[in-house]
Amino acid sequence: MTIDSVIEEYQLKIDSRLEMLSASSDQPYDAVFDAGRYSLLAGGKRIRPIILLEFYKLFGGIDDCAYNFACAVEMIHTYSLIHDDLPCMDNDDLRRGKPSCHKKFGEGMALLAGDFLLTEAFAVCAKTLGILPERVLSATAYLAAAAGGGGMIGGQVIDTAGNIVNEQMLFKMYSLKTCALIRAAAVCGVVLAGGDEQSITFAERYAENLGLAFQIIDDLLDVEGNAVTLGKPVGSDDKNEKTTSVRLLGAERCRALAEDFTNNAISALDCFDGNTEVLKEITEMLLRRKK
Ligand code: GRG
Repeated sequence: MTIDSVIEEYQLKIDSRLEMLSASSDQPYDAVFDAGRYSLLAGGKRIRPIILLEFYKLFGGIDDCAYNFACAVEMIHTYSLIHDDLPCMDNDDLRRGKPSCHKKFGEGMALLAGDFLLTEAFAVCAKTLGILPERVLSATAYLAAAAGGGGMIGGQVIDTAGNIVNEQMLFKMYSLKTCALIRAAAVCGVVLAGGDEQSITFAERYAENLGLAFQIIDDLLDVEGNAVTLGKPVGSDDKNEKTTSVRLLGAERCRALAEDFTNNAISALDCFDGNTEVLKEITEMLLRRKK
């Protein structure tokens, strides 16, 4: 099987599970389900759930049991995109090739759709079946911390404060805003499958490096990419006067750094005994991505 077909198979299965998890039910509050589903099913890359499922498999987990949990991570990711696009944040009109949630449903409903997806994600985690409850609890706690004030939200706070003056501050912000959720995906996969502390540390090392490479490529694409291919506007960072890796370090150094972080991520995978070929190929693929 080629890596493209492995990813496509994952995406199809994740999409159909997300559809099921966000189904509406003919209620007066259905509008918020419609808005949440609109963004959730608009076709993202599904990198975070795929990473979770690959780590889960690496440690001997039975694939299907972790699917809901993996989808919960995608729900949190989608909520962050909806809120990030709002006029009070980046004010972006296009996401995943479609009008942003607030453009389609209005600001109030987009805010609620994000809130709905975030809350529902933890309900989905709590309903994980076929995995020991103490593992589910521990993975849920990790995910909540990664998405919260000391994780993704904290990163967004630093980003919006707009006073990043050096590389160290920039990478601290990226570590929280972007890497935290990717780290949670990898670690939750390990934890749900019953991996030990050392494996968690290696998974964190992998995901931190992957996340930094991922964000730097995202910064480069915002300058050099194509809006149609990306499915979101280019030049958004400039419009919002964001300090990004490209602005601070220049495109050439960014390309070199993204390669270095990718290589570090791949080296971290070599610490595991099992088959990490799919993870390695995904990591390489993300470095070369155009969207
Ligand atoms: C909660 C408002 C709020 C923000 C949290 C994560 C985040 C901070 C904002 C989202 C926008 C952003 C630039 C995040 C950095 C990570 C990143 C590059 C996200 C895009 O993820 P992809 O490329 O998107 O996986 P798809 O659409 O493929 O799922």
